[in-house]
Amino acid sequence: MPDPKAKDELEQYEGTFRFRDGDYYDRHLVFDHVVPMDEANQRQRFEAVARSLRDLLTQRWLLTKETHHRLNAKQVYYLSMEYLIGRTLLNTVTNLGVRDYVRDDLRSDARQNWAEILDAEPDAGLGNGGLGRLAACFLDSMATLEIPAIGYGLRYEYGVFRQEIHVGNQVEQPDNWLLHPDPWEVSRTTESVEVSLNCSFEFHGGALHRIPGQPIHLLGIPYDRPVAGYGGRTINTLRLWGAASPDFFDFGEFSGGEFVDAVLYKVMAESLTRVLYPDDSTTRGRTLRFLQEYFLVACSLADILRRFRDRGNAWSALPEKVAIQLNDTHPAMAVAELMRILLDEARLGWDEAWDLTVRTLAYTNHTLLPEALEKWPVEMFQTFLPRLLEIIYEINYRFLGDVHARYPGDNWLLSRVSLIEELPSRQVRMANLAIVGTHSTNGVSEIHSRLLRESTVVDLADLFPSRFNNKTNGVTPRRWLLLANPDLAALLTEALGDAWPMDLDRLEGLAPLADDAAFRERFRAARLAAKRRFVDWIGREHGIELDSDALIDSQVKRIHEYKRQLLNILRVLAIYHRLRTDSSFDPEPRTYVFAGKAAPAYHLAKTIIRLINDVAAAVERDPLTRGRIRVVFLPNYGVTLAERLIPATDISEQISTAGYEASGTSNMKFMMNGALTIGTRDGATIEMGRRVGEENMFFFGLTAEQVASSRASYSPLWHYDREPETRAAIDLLSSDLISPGDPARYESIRHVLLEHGDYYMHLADLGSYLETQERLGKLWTDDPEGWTRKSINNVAASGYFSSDRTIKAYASEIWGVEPCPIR
Ligand code: 26V
Repeated sequence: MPDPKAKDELEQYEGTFRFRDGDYYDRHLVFDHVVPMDEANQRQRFEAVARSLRDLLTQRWLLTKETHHRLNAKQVYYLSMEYLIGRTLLNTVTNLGVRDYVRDDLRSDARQNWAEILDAEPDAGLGNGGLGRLAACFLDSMATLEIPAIGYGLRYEYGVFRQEIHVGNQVEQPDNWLLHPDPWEVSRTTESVEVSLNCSFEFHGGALHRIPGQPIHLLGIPYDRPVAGYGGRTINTLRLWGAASPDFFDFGEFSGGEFVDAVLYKVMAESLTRVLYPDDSTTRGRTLRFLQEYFLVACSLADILRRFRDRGNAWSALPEKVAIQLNDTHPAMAVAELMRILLDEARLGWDEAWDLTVRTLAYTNHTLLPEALEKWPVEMFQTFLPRLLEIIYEINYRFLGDVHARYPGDNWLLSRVSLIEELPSRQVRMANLAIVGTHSTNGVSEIHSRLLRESTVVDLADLFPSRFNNKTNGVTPRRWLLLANPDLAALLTEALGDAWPMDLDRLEGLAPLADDAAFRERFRAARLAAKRRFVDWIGREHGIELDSDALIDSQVKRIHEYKRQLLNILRVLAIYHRLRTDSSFDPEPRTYVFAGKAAPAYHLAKTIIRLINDVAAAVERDPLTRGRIRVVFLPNYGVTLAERLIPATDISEQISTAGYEASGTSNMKFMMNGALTIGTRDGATIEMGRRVGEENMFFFGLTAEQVASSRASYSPLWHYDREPETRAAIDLLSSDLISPGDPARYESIRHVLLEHGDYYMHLADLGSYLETQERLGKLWTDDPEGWTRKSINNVAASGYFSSDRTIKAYASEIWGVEPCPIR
């Protein structure tokens, strides 16, 4: 199984690669934990394997850094508040090409169990959803392509909450992922950075009081994690900042024996990076989030510029040596902070500082939803970062001056593009700051980039047309295919050779094999193996018995109205109704899988979760439906669950209201693994259809243009009154079948759909959704060979959606960086 290339790579690690023999594994196991070999538990074994692997890549990690430094190579810095990394062990063994060797080597430790060792690693869930996972895929691609890059983020002690389901309801539990020492991270206290805020605090009467104007100093401590590229040549770094208060912290300031207050104060400083904000659409002016964003920016820029100067560069060379990508507006304070450093510390003049800032920074937008566009109260800047506010005002003054000179008299334009919103309260518009203060603004799919330009920020796009561009998202085929789907991966390697994980366009070679009956048979067998693995796992883990021959239909993503989990469950209700009322109706056996977290304060999203669980229970209870369809809500969706479910899925649900899903990335993961897509013409799903041919997809529903133009005249009641299936589905919500003894349980949903205008237009699309689902079900039942053909065609056309392609485009069109091979 190990391919020749992986062998080469292994040799490169050889000499050091002896896990046993007391060199690495045994030593770590016994000495790190001070435990007799045969008494160590699987967690301790996991830590020993991970530390051994880290030892193994340490020399190349050092060599990577040394090479970048020595060659003074242009370097990419990716600034993101989120990284949804998942587990690192299997990914690292996969990328180093030593998967089978490690497993074999460990077999000589009689008590180890590879699957259990893998399961002992918690997910690093330092993100909410697509934006955070994209950042992790990009790190993998940058390392694989040998691009000098550092990811910067925050070391949250609590990642995204763990979701439990109690009687159908989401319950959030803290995710204490650092409970055990993390074997991957290296803390580098000697490279700590100081961050100053212009506001101090004092305790009296047991409460905390702000003292504006009295500076407070915090410490950012870097924690580095290795990012091993495929092939193991470049090992880049993900540097996460943890907050601390400085050692020289002045306990004396707390006079009169307020020792305990002083310690409380210290604890407060250290709380800054305690927890990830679990809401991906609004922060409602939360001070802690504001400070987290500044902390990331301040620590990272200080670090970047120190490295830049250590290499002997003149300030004027900044854009030639440094490219900083802002992952959404969350780190957009970097515009003002970089100006502050160049003006106040480097002592450059305004024009030069501004030119360097704009040419160094670039910005990616990830959403058009107005509630997710960040705005921070001017007052918050005034309190904590008055110098940054001064700089933002000056940027705005000069910018508006330019606009006025170009369009004299258009005051309405000035108020629209201003960095400051005046009414209803004074706020800094972070997207405007990001667009004005960087040389590139990109969206994440073609349609999203177009809508961004044509509607969301149309005035700014007119002012800076050359700054706007598109970079359609991608995902790493290493984690999402090679690691997650070993059976399909082995078949691909056999059919196409072993280069596809680094050159995903090679999957095109599968297209002719779609017509080869023997290949289709083997393809089906590989997919069935993945389904069986999932079905076994769900049986063991959740005690749910599923049929691996049934069609698996999955919608997995954050729960949001615009993503329309409601449309999906209304469809299930319509089918449930038909099964109960039409004895001749005999649909294919299907398992409807849902998974995803709702923001803790997003009540309607949590009600949708409850509804899905109630429908699941009703179907199981009812003798008319039991065993004919299954509905499953899997708790705690995250990277590891996605790795299990995606390879087993036959139908991928991508059913957002057209115009609202910026790109989507699970759509790409499903496609690579051979699922067929049912979806609206939204985000990158449109581009998937163009690549594979629409005859290999199942599109339905209104287009973004139709959504926009029919909104004014749209009436959900029209559909409710005229479409019997729509009415039946909605009426079930308050029935004893779904909400026994509690007919008002789903009143909020009924209200949103029928009385409040159904903003996301579920009912407009339900009819065509049902029809398209029926057509798809017929294909599954009547023409399995035709289904497999489409499935193979989807895999064959998925090469474009490798994040390697995306990163190459960022590198050449935005960053101007080249690969830097490590010898
Ligand atoms: C927004 C906010 C708002 C303030 C509170 C904290 C917070 C955290 C995250 C976000 C980001 C929401 C935007 C987002 O995740 N967009 C998704 O980005 C994916 C990668 O580009 C894309 O595939 C999805 O379509 C898009 O929804």
